[in-house]
Amino acid sequence: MTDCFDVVIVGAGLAGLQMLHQVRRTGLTARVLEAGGGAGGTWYWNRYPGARCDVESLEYSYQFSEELQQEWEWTRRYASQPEILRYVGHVLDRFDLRRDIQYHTRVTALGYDEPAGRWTVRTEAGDEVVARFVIMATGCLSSANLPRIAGRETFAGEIHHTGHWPHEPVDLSGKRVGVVGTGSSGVQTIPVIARQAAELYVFQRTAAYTLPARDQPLDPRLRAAVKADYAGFRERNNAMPTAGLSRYPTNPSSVFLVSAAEREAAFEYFWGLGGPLLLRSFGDIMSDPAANALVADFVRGKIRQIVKDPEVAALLSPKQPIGCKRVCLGTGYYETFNRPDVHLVDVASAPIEEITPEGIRTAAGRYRLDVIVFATGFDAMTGALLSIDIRGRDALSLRDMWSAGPRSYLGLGVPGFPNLFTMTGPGSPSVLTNMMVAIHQHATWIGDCLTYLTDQDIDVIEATGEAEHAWGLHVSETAGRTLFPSCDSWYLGANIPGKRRVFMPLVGFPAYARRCAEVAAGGYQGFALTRLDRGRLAREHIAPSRSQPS
Ligand code: N01
Repeated sequence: MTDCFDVVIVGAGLAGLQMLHQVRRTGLTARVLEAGGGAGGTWYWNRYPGARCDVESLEYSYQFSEELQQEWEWTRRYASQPEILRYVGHVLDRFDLRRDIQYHTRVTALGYDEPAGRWTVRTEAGDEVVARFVIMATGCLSSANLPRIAGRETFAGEIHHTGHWPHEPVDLSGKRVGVVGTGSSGVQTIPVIARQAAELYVFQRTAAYTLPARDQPLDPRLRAAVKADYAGFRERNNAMPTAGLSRYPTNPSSVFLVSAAEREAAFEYFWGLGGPLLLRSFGDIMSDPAANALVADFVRGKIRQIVKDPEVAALLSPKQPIGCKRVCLGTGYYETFNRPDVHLVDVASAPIEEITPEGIRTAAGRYRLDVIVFATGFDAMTGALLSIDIRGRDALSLRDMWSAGPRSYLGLGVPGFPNLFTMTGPGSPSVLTNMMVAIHQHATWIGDCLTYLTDQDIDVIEATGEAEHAWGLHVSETAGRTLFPSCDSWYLGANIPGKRRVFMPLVGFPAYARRCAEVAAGGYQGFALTRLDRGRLAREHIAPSRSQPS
């Protein structure tokens, strides 16, 4: 028997859970289909040693319930992965979400039945679920990238990817461990693995900028002060370009308006604050290459101070502009390379050629290993969506439509795919903001949209081609005014061989949220709204209640 719901939500990560709560408020029926054996998305899968959120815990949390905000007690500046999973469990119970979530259910295909105005959702087990609306809450960083390296299957030891870490403890004590990759996951796990393993080999292709996280127990006075006005705290954060960290200073002025001594003092001050705040030390760091070079030099100077071996320090020093790849937050990362049992292997000059039964062979030599950890990231933003065969109107394939890069209106809807919403999809600010804020904004917007459609008796909503085209230009124009596209990053899809390079997220959060609100207030401008007369299968197109702004 085929199950039928008003709404199917794909994914029970933090986005899917809030979306379920929001859909329930509309009175529509919903089912969440989740591939994993539990909820939490990123925090369910990324269980590697040292996994911790790099957004402050007071901000990396739901804001839809004042009671939830008040009762939950974060313990540290940055929450660890187990603490976030405990929070997820609390949210599931508190809002009675579990009964609408189906685990161990991987969605493999979606097909739109145009006359009926219904989606058929197919799962790996061969089951089908039918729904009017489908909301893709599949995550931006959920499709693990395991590089194709010859001989991988011959390795005699254990292989793990940070994004698919086993649920059982992995014993690394006394072992020779290799970590491939030095992005955020590698930077977090390397210092912890170094303390457990007998020998650690770090295979680095591109050095990343790692700023000190300065994690610490959360000051109870700070927690109380935030809770005294959580709504105001959220409002101030939601108005920031990164949707967060409003309680810290931002210096909007140019780095070139101060003396060298004042500049150094400012860099030191923001470095001392920890987190990504160094990027806020001057206003032109992300737009002027010369300003960017000054702060990059400052970080390279810090690396030289911390790392005792000058050759290792030089290898750890990034060359690309700072911030064009997401900066990493570390705890004792550079210090780890002063340990005699930690070895940095440069695989930019001598690439990995093969995995053998004994370990890794690069162009420069052989490394005997018991365990290989791939911290090699994700097929970001589109990987999870395109792993599903999504067929819209006239069996149009999303994979085909996005073969030259993702195209979307507001990162929420795609022409040809009626009644399908993408949460934090390409074309929305998503990964350039605090994801919890991006999730909140999309979940409330989609929830309000479903209420509007129900109240107005509208059956179908679909982004128009014109709106999608104009939005695509807007996304690339705004990125072009920044240094973001200036290096190979997963924002561009450059980490996946063969993926078209298109800057996927939108730069500019608060303006985006305002635009989404205007679109809704104007009767969903840029979307075609249709009533299906099921008796005659005729269509009535509904004009937006207000004209589009110029
Ligand atoms: O992945 P990455 P990540 N041979 O893509 C290297 C979020 N996140 O999982 O740069 C050798 O950044 C690759 O090298 P290169 C956060 O948004 C958040 O670390 O392509 N090396 C790079 O060094 C983050 O940005 C948190 O030359 C290979 C590394 O693997 C995003 O997730 C924690 C290789 C991949 O770095 C992704 O981070 C973790 C190969 N064949 C993640 N292939 C927190 O909240 C790839 N690499 C703290």
